[in-house]
Amino acid sequence: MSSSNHINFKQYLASVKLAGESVPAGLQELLTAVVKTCATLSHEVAQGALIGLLGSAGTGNVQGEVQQKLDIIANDLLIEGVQSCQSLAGLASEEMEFPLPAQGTGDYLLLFDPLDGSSNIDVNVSIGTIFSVLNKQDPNAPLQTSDFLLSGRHQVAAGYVVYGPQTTMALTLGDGVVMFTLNKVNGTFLLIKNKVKISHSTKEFAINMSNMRHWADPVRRYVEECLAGVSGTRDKDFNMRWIASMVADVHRVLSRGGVFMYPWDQREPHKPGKLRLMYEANPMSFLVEQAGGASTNGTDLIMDLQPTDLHERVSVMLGSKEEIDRIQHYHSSSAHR
Ligand code: P6P
Repeated sequence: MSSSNHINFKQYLASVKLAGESVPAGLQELLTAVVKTCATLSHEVAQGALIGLLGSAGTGNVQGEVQQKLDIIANDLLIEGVQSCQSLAGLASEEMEFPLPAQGTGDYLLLFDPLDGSSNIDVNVSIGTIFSVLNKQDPNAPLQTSDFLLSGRHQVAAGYVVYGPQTTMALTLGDGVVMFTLNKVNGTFLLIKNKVKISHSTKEFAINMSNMRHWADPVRRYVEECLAGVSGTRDKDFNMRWIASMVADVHRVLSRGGVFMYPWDQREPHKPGKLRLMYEANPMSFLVEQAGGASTNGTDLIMDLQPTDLHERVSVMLGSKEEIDRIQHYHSSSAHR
């Protein structure tokens, strides 16, 4: 199928109906600005060493992580790309301790991880941008951090752009999941997949096995049963993947099913997990649920969690529904965490 047979992102936004209504113009404006910025970022990421963009920036972020040069460039590009949106009230980023008021008079709030998986940049492994859109509950009040502390159920849109062999975007507006691929010749995203669905069953799981001795019992039980395959209690053998780039691992789950896990472990027992709720787990969970999968922290569905901090972390296990149901059952029937 030639690219001329695919509608582009602008045409998609103009055509799609949500409960019979068009996508609000302000949301179209904001998403168009995000997507345009990601097309630019795709080009920057692809240049890498050629324009001196690899390596550390020599600074740390609010998470206490070393920032890569491209982390900062991605964050700056996204701020620059959306700040003129009239529909935007404010934005929050993994790279910034506090939210940034926007110049707009609208009531959308944009949260993003500008370049997730950036430790993979220098070894040429896929990385990505994750974004989530909320509605400011009190449009007339000055922006404050508490405006962002809404559960994932309040998201009006969420998506990611994975910068890999193709630059591909997954998006949900609350009525299913669609995917687009960037035509790098003219910089437009073209629709490649409607109604993305995650198979309820799978033979593939993704987790960082080097942390096995630190896991809670239910997680260890689930993974050991996967490893035992047909010689154990499961009726099938499993395959394992770990890209160490959430966007790439979740894209695989959305594309062919599977389970992605970054659970709590006892290395830093005071932290509920490594991944962040507001701009990693919630947007990914919205996509996964909209595609027929499930996403849990072990006991609750991720999108039901009430955040108390903009940068709070969470245990994440998401993907094929039968497997997530099993993982939740193991947590509910375990005496230990
Ligand atoms: P580990 C990337 O740094 C990230 O935040 C996620 O994208 C990824 O899933 C995870 O961390 C990888 O963590 O401990 O396996 O390096």
